[in-house]
Amino acid sequence: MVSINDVIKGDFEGKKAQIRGWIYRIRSSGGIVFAVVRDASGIIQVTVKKGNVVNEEFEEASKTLIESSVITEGRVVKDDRAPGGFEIQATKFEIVGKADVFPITKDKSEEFLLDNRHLWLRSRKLTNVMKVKASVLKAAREWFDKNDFYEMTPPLITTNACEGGGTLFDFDYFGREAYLSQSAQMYLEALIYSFDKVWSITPSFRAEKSRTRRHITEYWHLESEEAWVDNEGNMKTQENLIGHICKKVATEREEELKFLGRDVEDLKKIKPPFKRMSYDDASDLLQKKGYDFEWGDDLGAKEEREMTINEKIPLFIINYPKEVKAFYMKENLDDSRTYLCSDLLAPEGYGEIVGGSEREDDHDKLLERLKAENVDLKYYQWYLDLRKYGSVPHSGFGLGIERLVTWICKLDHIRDATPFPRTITRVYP
Ligand code: NSS
Repeated sequence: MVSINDVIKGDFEGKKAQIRGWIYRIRSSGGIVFAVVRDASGIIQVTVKKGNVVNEEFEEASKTLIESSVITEGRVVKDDRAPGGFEIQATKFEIVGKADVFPITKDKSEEFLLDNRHLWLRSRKLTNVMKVKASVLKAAREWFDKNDFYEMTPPLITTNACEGGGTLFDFDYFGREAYLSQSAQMYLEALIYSFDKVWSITPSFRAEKSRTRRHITEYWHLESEEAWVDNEGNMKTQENLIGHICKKVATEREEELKFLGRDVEDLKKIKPPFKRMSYDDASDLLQKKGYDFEWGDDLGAKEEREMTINEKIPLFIINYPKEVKAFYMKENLDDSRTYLCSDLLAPEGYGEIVGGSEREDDHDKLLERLKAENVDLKYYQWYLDLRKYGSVPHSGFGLGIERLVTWICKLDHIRDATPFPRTITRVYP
């Protein structure tokens, strides 16, 4: 048994090969059935000729519908008309799982495809996206390993709101209120005291009440936290990590990216250093361009798009006003209206993919902020403790994996960057 890709590579020309997979296309003409079979590695044409296989197998093959699973064996011959340049002339064609009429045909609505996501995942588009995503995850892990970060496993059930109460999923935890994690950040902060540099990849949950192209309610969150590192060092970590991911994905997934419309040369250009622009300058620029934008406003999708639509590499916007960012960030001593923080915007208008900052390491300042947030302080005692026992300058960030994949794969909507998207209106299948 070999993979289809091995056959397409030409290793089996003139020899016998056995493959297994699912029927992608099938038609018969006279005494021949032409089936295109796919497996995880690729597609190949199989010709089933009457007389070359046992009669029952030929009869079955002529009646078989797409998406049936099959084991087939035969001689591999070169054929320039076949997809991939080779075909298998079957001497065995065994249907393992007969398929009913496949419900997905051309021109189905987006809603129908989402209702049938479990089947639509077999499409070449989604298969290619998920392969790119797997390579993104592999590259990220590889980078953290090479750079001496420890991987951590923070909890997903918590009593802390890290990113504000507005998007928390709450639930009854044996009679107490608990939340699904919005971010591992606070727990990663606790871990730097013994590991210096940590990272994690976990699901994060956000009860996003609006429908947008870049929000899902459950996403994969890659987060990192480093002791002894300031906001500038934090940005360096981000650009080095993302540079590595882009380089790796460009070499490992060239074909998939091409199918999705992404030229790998674009990704090869994603090298550090990325551009940096202050929020002040971004605010002036947006005003000059006629946007209804005042200093102190947050950048929304529209503004982020404007900032990056003509960019080829990611752009950091740094030092946002305090009122639009979270309580845990460190004050910018050069301009106390702002924090030492950064958002990383993907090029070509895709917008924010990472949020990061230096963290407030002063106990009393952090306490003030928490009081202003109106949270129940008893749940933040442990977090304040971290500033009482050997507080240390530190920084970290969170990268939304699906946001990164949306940009890399040039997707219109973030839901296609995850196999079973969760949105305000969808939890099935
Ligand atoms: O809210 S963030 O901007 N920042 C944090 O959660 C920090 N506590 C992370 C940290 O410093 N450890 O979210 C970080 C990223 C953001 O840039 C997006 O890329 C992604 O998480 N994100 C999302 N992706 C998909 N869907 C939704 N709803 C979403 N919200 C954030």
